[in-house]
Amino acid sequence: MVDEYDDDLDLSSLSDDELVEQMHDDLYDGLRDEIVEGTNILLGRGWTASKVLDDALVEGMRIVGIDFRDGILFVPEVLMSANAMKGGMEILRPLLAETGAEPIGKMIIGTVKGDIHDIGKNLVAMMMEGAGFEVINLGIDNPVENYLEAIEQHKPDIIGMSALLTTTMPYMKVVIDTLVEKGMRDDYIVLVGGAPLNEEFSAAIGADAYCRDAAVAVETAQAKMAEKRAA
Ligand code: B1M
Repeated sequence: MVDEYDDDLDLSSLSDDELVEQMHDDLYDGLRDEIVEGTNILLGRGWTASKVLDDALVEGMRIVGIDFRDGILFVPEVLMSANAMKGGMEILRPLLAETGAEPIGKMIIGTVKGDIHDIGKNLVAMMMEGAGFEVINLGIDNPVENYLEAIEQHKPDIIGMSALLTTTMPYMKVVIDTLVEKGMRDDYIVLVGGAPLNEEFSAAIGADAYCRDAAVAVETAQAKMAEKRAA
């Protein structure tokens, strides 16, 4: 009976609040098509891409995270949620990246070795593009060699690293220590982020800044670029 109702549910007939709540449920249930449809409906109603991202998608994923932590959801289910989230993000990406301006700096960003979480890192990449940065996204599970290769090839201003696990966050120090050993550390702005990190950790490993979320990553990158230019 409930399934029948769900199949028949016309998302466009819902009010904004009801639709956002429904999208949280659909994200929880890993329903990619519904997330794509809901995202398009909200945009069609005049919502900005960043409001859809924050209120419907990121908030939905936060709820998924709580039940994953509490053992109510398991990896296959969370993978489906992540896939649904990506469906919405693909629609928002070009909107967030819309900017006619010249790139204000170049960033490479990747999730570190051993870690396959990429939603937050991709969000940061999208927001940075939206703020006018050129972004080279290295993907997940990056050993130090990948960062070095990308530095050589792309000559970025900023190196961004993401880690979502307490077991992978120490790898950020491996990357930074390698830059120090090669005498390259001071040539780049190193920004780090991911749920288990904090400012203390960032300072301890020798990064330039910890970014709590994608918006802070953009602000920090802008500020550090301005400092770099002034110097
Ligand atoms: Co994983 N996982 N996971 N997981 N997963 C967490 C991180 C966890 C906290 C869940 C929990 O137990 N509560 C926990 C880590 C515990 C710990 O280390 N203390 C955990 C675990 C244990 C695991 C596995 C080990 C589970 C297992 O296999 N038993 C496994 C590890 C796999 C691996 O990496 N080797 C695993 C697997 C997975 C999935 C594959 C199922 C899936 C990832 C799918 C994907 O990314 N494509 C997954 C997910 C989705 C999560 C949760 C639920 C959600 C993460 C997410 O996407 N959040 C997560 C719980 C949680 O975080 N609450 C969890 C939404 C995203 C927008 O936020 O990533 O924090 P976030 O990014 C933010 C900021 O952190 C910041 O800006 C972003 C945007 O605002 N930021 C940066 C992030 N990176 C940045 C880089 C920057 C700047 C800012 O650079 C400059």
